[in-house]
Amino acid sequence: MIWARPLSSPDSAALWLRSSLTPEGVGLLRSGLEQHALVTGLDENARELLAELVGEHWVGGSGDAAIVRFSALALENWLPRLGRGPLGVALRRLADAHRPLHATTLGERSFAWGARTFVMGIVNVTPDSFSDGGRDVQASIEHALTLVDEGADLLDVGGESTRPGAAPVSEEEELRRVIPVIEALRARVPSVPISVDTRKAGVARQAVAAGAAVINDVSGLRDEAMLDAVAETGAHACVMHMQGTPETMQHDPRYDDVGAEVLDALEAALARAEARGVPRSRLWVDPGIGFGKTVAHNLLLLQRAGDLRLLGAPVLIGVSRKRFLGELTGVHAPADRIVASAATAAMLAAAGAVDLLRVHDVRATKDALAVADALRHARDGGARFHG
Ligand code: HH2
Repeated sequence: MIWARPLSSPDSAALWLRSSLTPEGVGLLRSGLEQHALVTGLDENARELLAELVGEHWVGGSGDAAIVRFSALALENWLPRLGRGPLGVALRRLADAHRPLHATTLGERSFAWGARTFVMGIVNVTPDSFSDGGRDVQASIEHALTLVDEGADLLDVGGESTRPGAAPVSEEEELRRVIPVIEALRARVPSVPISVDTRKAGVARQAVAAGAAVINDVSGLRDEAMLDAVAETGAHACVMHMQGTPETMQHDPRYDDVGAEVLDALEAALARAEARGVPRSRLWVDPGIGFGKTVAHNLLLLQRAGDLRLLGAPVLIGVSRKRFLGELTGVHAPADRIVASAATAAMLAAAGAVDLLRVHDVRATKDALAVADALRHARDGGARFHG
């Protein structure tokens, strides 16, 4: 697949927004602002086509990759000449990456993507989750209510640990764990949307029947039965990237270009779901931090998280208490990784790279996001720049 990934963010244009120019003036400046893009996956034909198309905007390249300069204005000129081939699709995605996404409505709640970063509180009904295992059904319900009090925007209920090497759980056992929790939360906090964290289509279907609005599938809709469950229940789905399976994923994960390979896999999963009749507006994407990735892979994916905008879907990321944070900080106990987790959440939010964060520690994350979201939307406060 060809991907054209921006090498600098158009948000560097935020400075212009502080100026006293009219909105039209700002628009003009933005459309002419030049950035660089890394284009990969080019075969010989596509490479020639690109070189001819961009002319003096060609910076260099080798093998299947090239770097080109572009502006919004230049893209608008190039696109009509490309049609619907893979290069046209890649450049169209680049042009659209910063278009605001349509809001998502889940029950009584509306998620206006871009307005702020939303928080998904983790409710693990498992004996063996890596950081917070050990809660039974009743304790999980109480915990979920605490997360709601702390400001969780939605709750992710899971009954099977996916930590590396975790033992698989039968469908009956997973249902016995998650369904009573979902039913109780539906009754006690009906306005808070619920997502079910499962790889099993049968669990997903029963969870939706019990009131879940989102299916969070860490195996990325690989299973045909799960695709049917998403299509037929009308639920939203989060499609996560994972290399391998939880049993084996941390045995020497390898990529040539982790960013492009995660984009390829997520796009393929979105396309499979769309082919089953699930519109992209019902799908979220997640790079799957820690799922078949080394520390270096995780860091690169977080640094380049903005590239996921090319997929045209809300971006969910889970870094909370994860092992790579322990490796970077030297903090061994997952429950002591709250500061590192909240700081990472804040960096992603301030960069505008994430729409939802999946977290164990809602209060700490909300504090960090209050600052990060404000920073992201900051405008000059001086009298000269009102409005
Ligand atoms: N991480 C975990 C589980 N589910 N779902 C999404 N979409 N993204 C993630 O990053 C993600 C996820 C692992 O965290 P946790 O639930 O705390 O652990 P365990 O799998 O051991 O229950």
